[in-house]
Amino acid sequence: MNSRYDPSSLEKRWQRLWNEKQIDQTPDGNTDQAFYALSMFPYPSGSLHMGHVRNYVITDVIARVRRMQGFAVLHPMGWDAFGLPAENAAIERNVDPGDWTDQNIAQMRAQLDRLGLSIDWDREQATCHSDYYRWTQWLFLELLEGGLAYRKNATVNWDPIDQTVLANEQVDADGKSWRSGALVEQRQLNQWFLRITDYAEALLKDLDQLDGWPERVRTMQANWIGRSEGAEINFAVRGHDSASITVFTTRPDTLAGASYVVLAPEHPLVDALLDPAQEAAVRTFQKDVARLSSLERTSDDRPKHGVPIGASVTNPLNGDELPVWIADYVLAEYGTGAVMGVPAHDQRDIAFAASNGLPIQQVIEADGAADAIASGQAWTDPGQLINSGRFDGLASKEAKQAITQHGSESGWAQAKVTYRLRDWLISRQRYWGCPIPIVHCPDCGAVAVPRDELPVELPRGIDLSGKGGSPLSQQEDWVNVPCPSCGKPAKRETDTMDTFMCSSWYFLRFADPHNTDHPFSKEAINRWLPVRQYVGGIEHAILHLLYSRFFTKALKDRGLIDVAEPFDRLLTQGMVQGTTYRNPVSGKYIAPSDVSDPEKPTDPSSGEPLDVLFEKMSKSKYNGVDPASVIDRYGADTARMFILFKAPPEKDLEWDDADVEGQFRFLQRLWRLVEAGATRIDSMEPMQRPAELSDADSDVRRALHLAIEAVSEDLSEDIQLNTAISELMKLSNAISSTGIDALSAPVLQEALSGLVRLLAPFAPHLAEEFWSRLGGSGSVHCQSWPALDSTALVQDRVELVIQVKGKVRGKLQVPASADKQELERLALASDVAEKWLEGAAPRRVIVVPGKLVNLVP
Ligand code: ANZ
Ligand code: ZN
Repeated sequence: MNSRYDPSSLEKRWQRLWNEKQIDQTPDGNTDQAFYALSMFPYPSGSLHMGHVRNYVITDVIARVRRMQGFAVLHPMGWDAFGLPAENAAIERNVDPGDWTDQNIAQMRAQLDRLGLSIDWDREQATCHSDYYRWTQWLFLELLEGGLAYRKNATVNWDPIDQTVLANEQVDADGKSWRSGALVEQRQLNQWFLRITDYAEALLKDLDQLDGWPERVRTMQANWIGRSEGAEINFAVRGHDSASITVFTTRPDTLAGASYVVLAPEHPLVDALLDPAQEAAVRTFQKDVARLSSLERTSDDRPKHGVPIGASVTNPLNGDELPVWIADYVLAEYGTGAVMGVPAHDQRDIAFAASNGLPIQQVIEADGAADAIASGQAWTDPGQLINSGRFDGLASKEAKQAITQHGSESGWAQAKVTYRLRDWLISRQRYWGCPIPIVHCPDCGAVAVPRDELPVELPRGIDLSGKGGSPLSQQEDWVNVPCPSCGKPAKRETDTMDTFMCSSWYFLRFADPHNTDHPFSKEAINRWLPVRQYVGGIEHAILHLLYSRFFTKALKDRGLIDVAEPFDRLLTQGMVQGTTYRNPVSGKYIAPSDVSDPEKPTDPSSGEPLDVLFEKMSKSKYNGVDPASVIDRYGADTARMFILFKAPPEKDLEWDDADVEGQFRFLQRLWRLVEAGATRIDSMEPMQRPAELSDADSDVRRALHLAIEAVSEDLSEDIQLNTAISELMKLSNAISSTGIDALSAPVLQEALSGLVRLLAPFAPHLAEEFWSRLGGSGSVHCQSWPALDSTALVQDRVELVIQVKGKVRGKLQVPASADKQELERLALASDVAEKWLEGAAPRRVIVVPGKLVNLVP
């Protein structure tokens, strides 16, 4: 009765049944065995790519294993559905962004469904639906009440392509927009910010607790937060009673070496201290600097520019008179927006001093320091103080303390910790986002929309074509509303929120998705949070993950939740890479279909040989593999197995059709194995094992329990899915090579039942089919995880290699307990000894217990 493995019909059939039985529903009722498995939710672009597939399959395996291990599992999914692509598509195609997004969601949902993911779709959320964003607005008001949201006029990053401002986290290291890639410009605008800097210390300190996170991500966050310890020092301005410039420095030990003081060109004191003779030069310079990004301003390899403003200050340590300058390399947004220039010990300062003829005074002595400084290199390492009066001779570290101490006693210094982290700019001048629930009243200022009037709905069906300027500001009937506080005519805030606001709390909503009175209840959060395993891309190492941690801490301080960290363990999965053909001369990517000979690929237009590379799958590189085509051809189970087997989850994965085929063949082998087994087994009810097991029985039991032990270990905290699958392969080989007919029915049944349950998280459809064919009742996904019987692991016989003069001449099965003497006796009595020694006693016998006996004649 041979049947064929036809994944397509089989998978559809089981998916339908699972749906009907709702087996993926989150269990309710109280349990302390809660396990929250979460994938980073996708932007609904409309098509599922392999990166998504990998992400969701990894999380799905974890969710399925934990269910079988007896946990109550929450495994939800949703859509990060606001954002520019929808708005841009809407402008291009003249469709409504909401309709476009909903269509995309439906399309992606259908593609996801084909993967056999055990997601509880009852909890689905889309951030662009008002029953979700109403709560995003509610939480904004919560932060506003807590003093954590505020509006200020500031120099902000402006993306000229997307026509909106960006948060600092959204500008990459080259000063370009994370989304559009445009070079970011600086603008002065009145914008909404969240006070994430209030949490700088907590966000940094609590990284220590996150030992289930990749070290790399923790380091990136720590660097982004950028804690600096130092001091603020006041320099009295000459000729201005009571005016002083406060600088932040990490090197108070170098104070005596200061030869000038620099204000950021935007510093408010510039206007107050400006000498009219310098006015023209200063204004021109300010305009020039406004065009530069902070990256350009601070990069080490750019010449530093500046102009004196015609004022001077007194060095509080030694009374020196120092000129005041403004310079591009001093940023308004960091520290106090003012620095003391110590050319001998700071590289930027020495460059600045050299080009502006300012004095260079060494105050830190160390081997080689003087030579370095003389050659134009600042000496930035610690050393011993010189030229510093009573502090001479102190080591840098002690001197930092001593000078700060002396300064605070004299009233001109104060120890200070500064962070690189800036407040999070959340205003966006675009339409497709969550409206900020504020009304601007000429009398009352910025007034919060009362919570019972939420949501502030985004008007639909409006004209988006007029690029430039926020589309919402052109909606007269939406914008003009009475002030919630005094009732006079007022105007709605027309900025929308950064979409990272929407994704900073979605994991909380999943715990209580249908709550109509609150964003979530504390009980639901206490039950499910923190997320026990979070899976997603490394590109969110700072952005989403830092914002979510901030939200969690802020909401905890507001008394809304009790958890301080949202994600217990984080797995950042590697990229899926495809075979890429690139012309090394022109840099152009060539589609595989245009490459005639894949062994020796050439550019069809020029004949030039092509480089063959593995790069992240993308449309522009023609190296994408469509998940649907793989599922059509091999089924979802093969696709899942391949993705999980090909590389460890956190490593990049190189797509390889031959390896996909290999996984398909493995599943076919399992099919034949189970089919043969099913002729002897018709129930999964445990059977009584015979008292005496045959060698075949004990070998297979041993293989089974070794697999249970190894797979369970691989699926414990540190997840190793690829090695888990190789264990499954070993087990199936062990059963096949022993032969089903050699096994007693109870052992055969135990082995197949174990194998199928171990397989279930990886290839859920096929495992379900097997379970049913073997007479199992219920779904395999509702069975318990196979239990380890460690007595089965005890090996009673081992294989002993017999060598003669170091050459392998035969093998012998011996009791595992045999000692050296016993092994020697068995070896000498063997056929091998008889044949090769011909009755003579060997000169020497070397015994390696458990491995070999070497007979030396
Ligand atoms: C004097 C000094 C002497 C400095 C010396 C360094 C070495 P981190 O570690 O990044 O915190 N600084 C302070 N505020 C600045 C601003 N708004 N724009 C540009 N630079 C600024 O670096 C702190 C150091 O960066 C401070 O210590 C200050 O220069 C500079 F031998 O003060 B230092
Ligand atoms: Zn008012």
